[in-house]
Amino acid sequence: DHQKSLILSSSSQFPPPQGVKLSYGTSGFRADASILQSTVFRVGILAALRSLRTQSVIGLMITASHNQVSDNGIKVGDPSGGMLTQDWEPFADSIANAPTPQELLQLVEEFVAKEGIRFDGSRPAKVLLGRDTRPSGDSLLEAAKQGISSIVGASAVDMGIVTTPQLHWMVRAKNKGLKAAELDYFEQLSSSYRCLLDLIPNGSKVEKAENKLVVDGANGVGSEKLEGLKKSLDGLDIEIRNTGKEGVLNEGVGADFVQKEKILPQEFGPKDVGIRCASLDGDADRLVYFTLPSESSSKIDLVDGDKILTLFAVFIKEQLSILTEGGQMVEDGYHARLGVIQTAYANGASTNYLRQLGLEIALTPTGVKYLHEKAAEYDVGIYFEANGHGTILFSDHFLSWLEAKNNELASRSKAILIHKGWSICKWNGLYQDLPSRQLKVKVIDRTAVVTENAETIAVKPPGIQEAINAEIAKYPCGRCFIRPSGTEDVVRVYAEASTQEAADSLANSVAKIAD
Ligand code: NG1
Ligand code: ZN
Repeated sequence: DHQKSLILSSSSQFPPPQGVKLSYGTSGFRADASILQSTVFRVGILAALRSLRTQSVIGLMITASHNQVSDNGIKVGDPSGGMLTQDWEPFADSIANAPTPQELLQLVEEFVAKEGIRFDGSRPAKVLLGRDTRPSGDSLLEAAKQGISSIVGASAVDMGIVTTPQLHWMVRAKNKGLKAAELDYFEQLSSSYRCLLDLIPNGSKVEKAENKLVVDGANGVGSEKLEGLKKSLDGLDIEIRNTGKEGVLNEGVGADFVQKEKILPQEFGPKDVGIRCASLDGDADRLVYFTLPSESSSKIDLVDGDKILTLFAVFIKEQLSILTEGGQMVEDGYHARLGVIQTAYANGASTNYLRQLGLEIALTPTGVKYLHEKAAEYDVGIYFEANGHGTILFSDHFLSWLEAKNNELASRSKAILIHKGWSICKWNGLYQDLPSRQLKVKVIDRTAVVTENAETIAVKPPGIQEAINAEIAKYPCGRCFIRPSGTEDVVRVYAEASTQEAADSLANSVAKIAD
């Protein structure tokens, strides 16, 4: 019929690359942009099917985040605003690697039958498309559109160049029947920020210098969007650098560079001593802060995702205990469960600090999709990767409880939401990071490494964990693990120890074992 011949004819325009096996990975498909046309086309088909299956709007984002500018990638956003459900990843892998249009069609037909997807035209598929500033984005976007329109009735809405968080937000807003334009996004952020400022108790005031924020836009989409947001944001003095007019995306700039190298990005220098600075990544879904402690070196004090998480955790824990203390609040017997979620890359000092605060800590494998899923199990789930990906999730139940409490409290309590008025130094001083080192090892087959226990133990190849343990035993406070990257063809090594030299040397010895 028409649907079949449409898939066959359009997919014949997008032959898959020879001799490469692609997988959906930590955050969608990623590779050199030159080999991605067929993958993106096929993910377009998947997105349209997902839209039919969920009877909702689906998101498709074309980006390779912090990776080099010549790479690109594609990831799918589910109706709730989160990532594609993991049950659909095997289908994504199989269609991406189907060698011929006939085999592709057969996989699609089988999957459609299994998922009970119907093409009755009652609610046609709708997909929102976004991309970052990579030059390959334009033609990949075309391929995605072709994929979407090879499902009968499906439509693609091009949101243009957007950040990853914007696209997720737009998909969620659309599905809730809310306004979903870029201006609405900026308006929500700036009005929430205004609310926060209004709730600062009179006594605590922010020093003038602390009001300034210099942002490294990674030469990507984040800088342009932040310019837009600035227009509706009062109370914060933002200066944006690395806007992409001169430098190259993610090269010597951006959150990944700053977090791994722990030195100033391009365009920052001695004049920035003591100022609060921040770096975004190529699709602006990572955020880390830093300060330059001394003019004489470009070494920075990093305030990474672990510390952002810690600040949120400390604050929310305090607010929750204010809410549940004082008799009346405990009466209803409700105790909000607060959870913090980390990965093995979280600095050990952060985990110790959080544990000592009495917080419940869960560990998941690397990747927002795992952290997000775990965080959703709590009333308040705070998650961050050390590299700056993260957010806070509040359950619907908790929000309605809070609303009821709020009405009750409004008249008689001023103790809720006390702001701290801390400086970035005070914040950074919550705990001292343990020295760490991250390395990547190019290997022939990264899938030879198989891990367990949230990636903290390598169970394959046989004997490798014993060899790693023998190295770790040589270092006081040593911790080290290896895992295959889900976005690059490498095995990653992460090590911590009591000194930087020791962390470097532990990482180097384990890298030799992994090689
Ligand atoms: P991989 O390549 O799987 O390590 C990297 C980051 C993830 C996440 C993804 C997606 C590290 C160690 N890993 O994944 O946290 O950010 O990229 O962007 O930083
Ligand atoms: Zn990113």
